[in-house]
Amino acid sequence: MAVIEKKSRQYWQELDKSHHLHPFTNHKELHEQGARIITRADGVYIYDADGKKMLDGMSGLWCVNVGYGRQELVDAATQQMQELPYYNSFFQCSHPPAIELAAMLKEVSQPQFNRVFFSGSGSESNDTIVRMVRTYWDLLGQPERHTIISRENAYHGSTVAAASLGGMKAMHKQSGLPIPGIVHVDQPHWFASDRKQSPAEFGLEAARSIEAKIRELGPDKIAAFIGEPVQGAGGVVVPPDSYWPEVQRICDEYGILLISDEVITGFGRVGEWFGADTFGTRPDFMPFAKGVTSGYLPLGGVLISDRVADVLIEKGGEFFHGYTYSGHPVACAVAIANLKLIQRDELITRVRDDIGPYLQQKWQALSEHPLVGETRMVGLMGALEIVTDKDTLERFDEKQGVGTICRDHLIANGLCLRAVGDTIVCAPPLVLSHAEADELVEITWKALDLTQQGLSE
Ligand code: PXG
Repeated sequence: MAVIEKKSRQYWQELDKSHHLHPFTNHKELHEQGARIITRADGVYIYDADGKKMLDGMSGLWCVNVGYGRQELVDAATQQMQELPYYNSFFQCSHPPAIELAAMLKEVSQPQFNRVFFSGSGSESNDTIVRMVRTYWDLLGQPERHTIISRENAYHGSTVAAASLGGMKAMHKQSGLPIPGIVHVDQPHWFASDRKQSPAEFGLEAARSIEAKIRELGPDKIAAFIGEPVQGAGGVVVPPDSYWPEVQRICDEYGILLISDEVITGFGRVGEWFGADTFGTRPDFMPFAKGVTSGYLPLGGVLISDRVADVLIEKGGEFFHGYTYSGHPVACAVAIANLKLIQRDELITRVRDDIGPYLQQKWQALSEHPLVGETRMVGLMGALEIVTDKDTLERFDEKQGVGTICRDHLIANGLCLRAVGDTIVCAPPLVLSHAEADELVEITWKALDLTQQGLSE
């Protein structure tokens, strides 16, 4: 008998309402509407409890990079569960899946990375980094170097430290965040600016807000800078080309550690193994999660450069930090199978040279729609901005909820994308075919038409 029996949508919705509190959800609204119950998936498609088929243009939550239904990953989990379903990596223990995955991650990352610390999620990875960064400077005899600079509208996770690193004001308001020693500077979001400067000038200025903050607080107080190569949850903010080289210059000049948060951009999403490769930075830390297992099991971690790891190992003694599931053997086995699959199917070059440019071109054509003020996409990570006036790029009143209306039309027409305000974001699996890319763009155009019709009624 199946572990989960087949039941109706109504059955699941009622039970869900009674017992399940969801993340990032207004429960009153959810209870009025009932949750969308997703019951199975295959390739790039998900199916709900009514049997409705939808193209998953978000790869779950930016994570199912290799698509659904990959037997290799199922086999890896099954075999590892039979062999060793759990053991820990505390107290001088280790096991082959964690060791082999650590070595594989070294192979696919920049040469300064030789070591990995495992966690269970992106949030935990960023909590680990806050502690490691501060410990590093303590060990170097500079304990006053504790402040980490992040950016407005960044997303680095939901635990107390990770949410503090993030720049989401609504999150900070709910629980007295950020914790001390975390400050925020401008995000490189040209479209959201007054657009009086060219993107290149704007990108430089956004980077220089980091330098201004360093000078304001004193360079001897600043431990690190953290940024997502492309801000994901904030609305797929692709920085101008001028931005990251200037950030690297600033970090180098002041000796500040650079943290490239690769939780979304890692594992092929932006056409290279990591966003740092796409944008040409040389980070000291890379937190990762999501795509490392394509979301089949929870796993996160931090790639740590020799600059930091050597100090922690040589001078650090015991680092009092770790998670029960750090390097969980089944999750690591699935990650190994996932990375092998990415390599075998050459998914990264596919994103860079084939499906990436193909979808980017089609996505860009959506900018001809009367409601669209801008489109952007790097690799398979894109956004479009809904505006009321194409010439002035004026936004709709927030209260109209036009982005959500459009998102609902998208879903009704069989395409799952996400609305961040009036920004529609898109991050399909890296295995998306050309025909599926055509379908994604056709449904998006149709949903924009339906949104526009609704507005003029
Ligand atoms: N860093 C980045 C850049 C992320 O995008 C995290 C860290 C935290 O990862 P965990 O595994 O702890 O969730 C994330 C997560 C959204 C959305 O709606 C985005 C994320 C998570 C949930 C929702 O865009 N990103």
